[in-house]
Amino acid sequence: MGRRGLFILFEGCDRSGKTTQSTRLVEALNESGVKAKLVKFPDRTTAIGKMIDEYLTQQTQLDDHAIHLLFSANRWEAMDQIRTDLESGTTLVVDRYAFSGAAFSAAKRLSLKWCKAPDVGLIAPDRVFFLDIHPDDAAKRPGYGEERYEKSQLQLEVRAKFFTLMDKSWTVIDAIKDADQIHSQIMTLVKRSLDRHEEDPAPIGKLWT
Ligand code: T5A
Ligand code: NA
Repeated sequence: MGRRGLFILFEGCDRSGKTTQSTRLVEALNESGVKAKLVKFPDRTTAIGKMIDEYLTQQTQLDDHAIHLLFSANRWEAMDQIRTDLESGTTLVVDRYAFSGAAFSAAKRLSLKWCKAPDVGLIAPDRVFFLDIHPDDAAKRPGYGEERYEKSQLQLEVRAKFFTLMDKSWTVIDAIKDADQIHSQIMTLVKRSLDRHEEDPAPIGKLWT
């Protein structure tokens, strides 16, 4: 069997450029002959995802714990497909994951320990890029302020929570730079990870275990 794919994750505050960069990375990898696929959380297309979308677009209210568990369930329901793709050699570029789950809910004053618990045992990312932008700069980007969490004070707290969740698999990227520059920086780092994985493949890991 060939090498499994890598799990590359983008995290960051709202409007930091995650969707822009993850989309570009998938395109560039495919063009360079690396089979890659984009995965986005929340996945708003499933039954659980639709409930999350209604909450984020402020059509419904939910208890903070309840919405937290829905975000987690939305990841668990994707695990079979993620494992299948990785094992078949597809590199997954993932736009948000359990770190967003923990950072946002903890910023709303739920305990970080409680927030991490439902996501323990998910497939772990191999490499995480944190797109770092000050919320005041993010607020100047198109579309900001439409969804529930897009308020500067909350985003500042979310950013601080992200920093407590980082380990050596994370790289902080200055996300105020232009999109082309960020893309080439990330592409260089991802190529290095792919080469390393080719020489010395790592097994699929489990998150927070
Ligand atoms: N959430 C999520 C939880 O509370 N718990 C969870 O478990 C999860 C998974 C929705 C919300 O859900 C919360 C977090 C969020 O508040 P989402 O669906 O990922 O999450 O949100 P979106 O609205 O899709 O995405 P974001 O607001 O996070 O934006 P992105 O993806 O970071 O930014 P992007 O790429 O769409 O860019 C935003 C704008 O900026 C421009 C783009 O063209 C776009 O107009 N832009 C740049 N401009 C200048 N310079 C650059 N370098 C730029 N890069 C992009
Ligand atoms: Na996005």
